Amino acid sequence: MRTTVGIIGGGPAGLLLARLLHRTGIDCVVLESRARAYVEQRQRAGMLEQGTVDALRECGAADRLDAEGLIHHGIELRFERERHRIDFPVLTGGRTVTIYAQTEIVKDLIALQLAEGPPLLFEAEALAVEKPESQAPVVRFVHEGREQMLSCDYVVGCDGSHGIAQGAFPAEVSCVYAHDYPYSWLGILADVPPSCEELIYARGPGGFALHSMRSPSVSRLYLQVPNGTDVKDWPDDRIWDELSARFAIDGDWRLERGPITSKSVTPMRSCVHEPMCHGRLFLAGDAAHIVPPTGAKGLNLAVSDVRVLARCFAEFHRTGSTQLLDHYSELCLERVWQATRFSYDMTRMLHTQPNGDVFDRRMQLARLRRITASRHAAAELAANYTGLPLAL
Ligand code: RFL
Ligand code: PHB
Repeated sequence: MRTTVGIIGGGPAGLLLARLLHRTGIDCVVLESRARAYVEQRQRAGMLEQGTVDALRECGAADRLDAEGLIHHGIELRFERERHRIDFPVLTGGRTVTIYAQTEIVKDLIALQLAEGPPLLFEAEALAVEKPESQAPVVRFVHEGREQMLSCDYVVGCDGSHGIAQGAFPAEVSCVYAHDYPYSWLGILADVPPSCEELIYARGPGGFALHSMRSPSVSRLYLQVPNGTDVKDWPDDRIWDELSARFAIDGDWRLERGPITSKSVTPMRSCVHEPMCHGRLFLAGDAAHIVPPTGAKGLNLAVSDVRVLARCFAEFHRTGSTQLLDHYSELCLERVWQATRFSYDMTRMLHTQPNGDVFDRRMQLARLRRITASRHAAAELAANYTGLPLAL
């Protein structure tokens, strides 16, 4: 097999990149190691920046998003049993965010790609990227029980944080900057209407809690738990009791309960891989960087990487110049580090530090109070949350 751009991974980054390239007339092939049903069910993100929504609209993948997505004009910060609203349009000059599940974006992009191309192979696992420094890199992969080769002009690793593309970077050219957090998130989906209209980020007595949603009848909630937590130790009643305690305020508010349909524990990590390209191999999305979910940046960063990369490829296709492609890594990394910083700050400000002392807690409170007391500080949070501009 041969193609211009070989894309490893059919998550949001790989699928959107394929769509953008296809619309520019650049041929590509997507290799996805998992089955379609698995990729379409994997529960993950839900909060989309304005730029992410715009990108999906521009490539004709937003019909269902426009019909079913929930537009949010702010979030609530809850601490010390009080609620404080951050109003995005007022603080950012009109920006909003949209709640629409990553699973639904993936379903929409897969349906479009299977109907209109380019080729998308499920259960096609990439084993290695060979000769990334050459003019003709190759992806070695297994499909239908046979090992095969995909010859490419360029390869893009959109294969997530456990992918193989990173492994093709020689150790001497790649730096990995990482930070592990001493807590995880227990996430649930529940068949109950959300108890709030906007997302609530709470710093409660036993730690952090987040109230999000998927639709007017499905709630998505998260609880800070210790690393190594087993979901079996968290029967439904214990989860609801703990969530209720962490969201509690002085005043009239109640967390509605309902049947829990999914439970999972996710550890939290920040990691940036520099540079994001080597020879003719590029990394995009979680393959290049991961952030803790507190700032809701992971999916949005994956989308902004592939928007930049698609523009670099479009420029090359139109003019034959590799000038933009040569600067892909620098074009992305400034924004990546800003999102990494924002996610780190949000995480540290809202989670209870195990073995943290009173001084840590007072610092957290001082940060939260500054945001709720100063329009300038709130505007800084709102600008980062709704998404910083793209470099291109
Ligand atoms: P993905 O989604 O991991 O997709 C990578 C794909 O590559 C495939 N793959 C391979 N294919 C072929 N050969 C191989 N050798 C392969 N190895 C792997 C995998 O099967 C997979 O299909 O990466 P991508 O596309 O970069 O997308 C990134 C996002 O998925 C991720 O950043 C977000 O989900 C993070 N995230 C959130 N991001 C947001 O912007 N807003 C949120 O509200 C938000 N909430 C979250 C989140 C992540 C969470 N978890 C579970 C980590 C909430 C949670 C709980
Ligand atoms: C989600 O809806 O899954 C979600 C929303 C906001 C976050 C993280 C996750 O910060």
